Amino acid sequence: MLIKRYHDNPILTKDDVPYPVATVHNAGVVKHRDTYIMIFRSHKRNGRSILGKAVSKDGFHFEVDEKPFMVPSDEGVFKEYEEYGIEDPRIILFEGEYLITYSAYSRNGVRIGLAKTTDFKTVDRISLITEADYRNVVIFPEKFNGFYARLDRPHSEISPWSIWISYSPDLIYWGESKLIMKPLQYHWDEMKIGPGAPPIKTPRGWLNIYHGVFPTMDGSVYRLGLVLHDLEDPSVIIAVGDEWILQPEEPYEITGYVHNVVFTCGAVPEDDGTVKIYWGAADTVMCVGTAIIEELVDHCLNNRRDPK
Ligand code: BMA
Repeated sequence: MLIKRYHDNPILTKDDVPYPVATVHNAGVVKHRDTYIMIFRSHKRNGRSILGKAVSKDGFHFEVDEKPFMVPSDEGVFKEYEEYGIEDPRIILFEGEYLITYSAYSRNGVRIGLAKTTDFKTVDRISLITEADYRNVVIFPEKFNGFYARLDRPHSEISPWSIWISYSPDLIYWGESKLIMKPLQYHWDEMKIGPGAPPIKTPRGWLNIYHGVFPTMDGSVYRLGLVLHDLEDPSVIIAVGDEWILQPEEPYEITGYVHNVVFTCGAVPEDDGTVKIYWGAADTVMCVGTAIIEELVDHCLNNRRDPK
């Protein structure tokens, strides 16, 4: 097993949240001054999502704040585009600031919001950085030739749910976009793929833990897999692992608000060469598992499939 599930999963459920929510899932996680910060998504009881915050000293036992961390904005352009809720945050540390990307839902579709914080006490929205219909934006924690880079997942009927890369000089204006990876027919990720946790820098490349979706007669199954991107030019894919590394197997992954889902928005690399991978299970609870980063890279390099 490449990913060892924590023995006491799930690590966070709606019962741990001091305000009314129906779910706790799809969380971005970072380590901020020896404290693990988890920004998680919850469905409210009207079906729309908000973001909560939980903190932990060991990455396994989390305590939730009294109040939500971010709720749909009631100001300006954000008010219009967050009307239906905010979802699936990803967090990176960039030059002393934490950047948070999230999906903003409204009657106009889903687009990506970008916010920043330095202390996780206050948070400032910067911009809506895509039009509709985009989800799953992860920003690289380094610049390439002076430009920020992001992986994301626009959708179109001609080329459904594939992974793209775009660049920006200032985090606001993005361009030079290109498609770098597609779902593979009759494969575990044949229906959709999307960036998962923000990429992790390893000596052999940027490790991107992505999600893939397979349609079945019993609904879709969400699993996790691996992609390795070139260190200097992340638009170059060195390898895509052919096999999934995590699939719904435990009861709380198989049954819930949405059955058969493991979905990651965050992974925390540790100094000892391991990584804590966090995933939402069945869109209902949060789980964690550990893996050895070099084993993930080996796995990706040793069993490849074509990126497109
Ligand atoms: C995707 C997103 C995720 C969710 C998944 C399974 O389209 O909505 O947030 O975890 O479906 O329901």
